[in-house]
Amino acid sequence: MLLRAALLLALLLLLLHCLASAVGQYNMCKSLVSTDEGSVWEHYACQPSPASMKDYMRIKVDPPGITCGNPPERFCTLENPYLCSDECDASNPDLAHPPQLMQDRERNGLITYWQTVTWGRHPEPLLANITMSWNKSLELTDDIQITFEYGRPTIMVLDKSMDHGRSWQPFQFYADDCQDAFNMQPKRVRDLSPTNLTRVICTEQYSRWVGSKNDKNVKFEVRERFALFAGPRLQNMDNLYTRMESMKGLRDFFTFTNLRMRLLRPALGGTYVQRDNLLKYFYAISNIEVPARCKCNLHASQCLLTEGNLQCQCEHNTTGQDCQKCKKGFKAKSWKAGSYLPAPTGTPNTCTIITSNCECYGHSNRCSYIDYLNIVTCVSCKHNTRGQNCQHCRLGYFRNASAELDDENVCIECNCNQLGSIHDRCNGTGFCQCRDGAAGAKCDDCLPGYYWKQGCYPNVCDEEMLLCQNGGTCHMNQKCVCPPEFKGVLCQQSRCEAGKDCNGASSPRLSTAALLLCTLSYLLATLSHH
Ligand SMILES: *[C@@H]1O[C@H](CO)[C@@H](O)[C@H](O)[C@H]1NC(C)=O
Ligand SMILES: *[C@@H]1O[C@H](CO)[C@@H](O)[C@H](O)[C@H]1NC(C)=O
Ligand SMILES: *[C@@H]1O[C@H](CO)[C@@H](O)[C@H](O)[C@H]1NC(C)=O
Ligand SMILES: *[C@@H]1O[C@H](CO)[C@@H](O)[C@H](O)[C@H]1NC(C)=O
Ligand SMILES: *[C@@H]1O[C@H](CO)[C@@H](O)[C@H](O)[C@H]1NC(C)=O
Ligand SMILES: *[C@@H]1O[C@H](CO)[C@@H](O)[C@H](O)[C@H]1NC(C)=O
Ligand SMILES: [Ca+2]
Repeated sequence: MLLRAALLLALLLLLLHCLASAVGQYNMCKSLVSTDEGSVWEHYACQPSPASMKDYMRIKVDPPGITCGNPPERFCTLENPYLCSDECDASNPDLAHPPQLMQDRERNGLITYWQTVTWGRHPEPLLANITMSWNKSLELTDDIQITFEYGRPTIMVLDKSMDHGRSWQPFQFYADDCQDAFNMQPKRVRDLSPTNLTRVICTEQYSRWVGSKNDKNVKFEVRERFALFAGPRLQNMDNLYTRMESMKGLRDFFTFTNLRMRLLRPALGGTYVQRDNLLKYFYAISNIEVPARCKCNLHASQCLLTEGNLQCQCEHNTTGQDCQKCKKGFKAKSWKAGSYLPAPTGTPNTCTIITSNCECYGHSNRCSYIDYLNIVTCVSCKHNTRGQNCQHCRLGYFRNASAELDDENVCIECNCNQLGSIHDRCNGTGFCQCRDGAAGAKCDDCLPGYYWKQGCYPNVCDEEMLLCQNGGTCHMNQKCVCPPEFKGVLCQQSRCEAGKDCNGASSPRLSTAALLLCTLSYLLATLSHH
């Protein structure tokens, strides 16, 4: 009885633990939750589980002819250097060592491996490249581990590409002497701190000779890097995920589409190359472990092989190989990756469509789909509204701050004074754009120094700066009314010029005419007298 209870309790605890870790690992995109209004879907940030990506990789080895066995050749091992009776023969399945043996599933404890030709062309270097492609963005979740039979290389580089092999960058350097091989200080991942864990280092940890059976593995340490944030047993993954969101370059550091190993010098089994026995120098790789998950931008919990390529099974109305865009018709907002924050379920950043049910706030009851913009939009918005959802005011109207969006009075006419304003549009609080000299919300006033007469014009005269002179009076700021003997805008000019008779209102031009007329009549009179 007691035992049963204990068992039940243990089961319950296990279940709770599983639930907690399930949520913590973001492996659920949605769940049906019951609310007062019935069951509704809740959406969460989600990501696929880690997988052994060696099953999906395409391997290419370079240069051509680097794989042993064509023609067949003999080799020996560093531990048994004088027994060169082993044979590699590409045409014999039992003696062949093709590249696919680096990713096969070994059965019955039988180790299978890819093997290169031996270093017969020494002192030319023995070089080999192994390129691994997935045609899919992946994120490392644990250590990459490469298993070498017959000794690990004394110099090699691990490269990665994030753009399907268009550009490459080194991921880690490996050498038995980093200074000598790469002119780099030897480092270990344990030398790294949270601030520099994305540093590319050269390590001597996997290149020294320890006997070919003692340690066959070369690693790219992912766990140890994670542990800098998540603790030694990765018990605090939330902290790691928080850093993934906030620390620039951290997520990208673990992201790749391709990996490449550049093998630059094989195991030597000692300090020098023994020229009289080059048949013991070669590379042999039995396994390449790449634990990773599909990068789905936190929009998928599944990643499946479809037509030979890994493909995120996108949720949140996203699509694309990495769920890197919104589905057609769901682009109400621009696409965003999901976020690990806030823990524990994150933010899905779902792609949505505003107008799924033709939402026009009551200003229209008709929508149409515009294909080239990929939007659904309201047609013929009434009440002086406009916009995809009739959510804006037409030009010449502004938003009534005290009215709801679905109010018939939501838009108020700007009512800009036609003479005082530049156009009939106003800003969000009803202010029109005024011509020079005009003022007021509707531009129906004039600034000081201006007078209104079908628009605002600069004052001609006033009581301060532009005083009418010589006894003139200012009429409505528009003109000086001058006494008869003065003229000019401010009556500043006398009508008489020096030495002339200025009585009367006649102008000099008139008096000349009068003079002419007078002379003419005088002449006529004299003529008629004769
Ligand atoms: C390996 O790849 C590097 C970078 O593309 C290239 O420079 C080098 O020649 C390749 N080596 C071999 C042996 O193909
Ligand atoms: C890579 O994946 C994309 C998307 O799944 C596919 O269209 C393309 O054909 C693939 N390329 C190769 C070489 O398989
Ligand atoms: C990383 O930073 C730590 C301390 O901040 C320093 O001791 C270490 O040398 C740095 N590592 C590298 C590879 O720069
Ligand atoms: C997709 O969009 C529709 C309409 O906006 C929404 O009802 C649905 O919940 C979305 N689906 C997901 C998985 O987020
Ligand atoms: C603004 O909306 C309120 C509420 O509907 C309405 O009472 C008011 O008359 C509106 N203002 C104008 C200027 O139309
Ligand atoms: C409209 O213009 C006025 C005057 O320039 C300004 O005070 C007000 O803040 C503006 N309102 C908006 C919503 O831009
Ligand atoms: Ca194998």
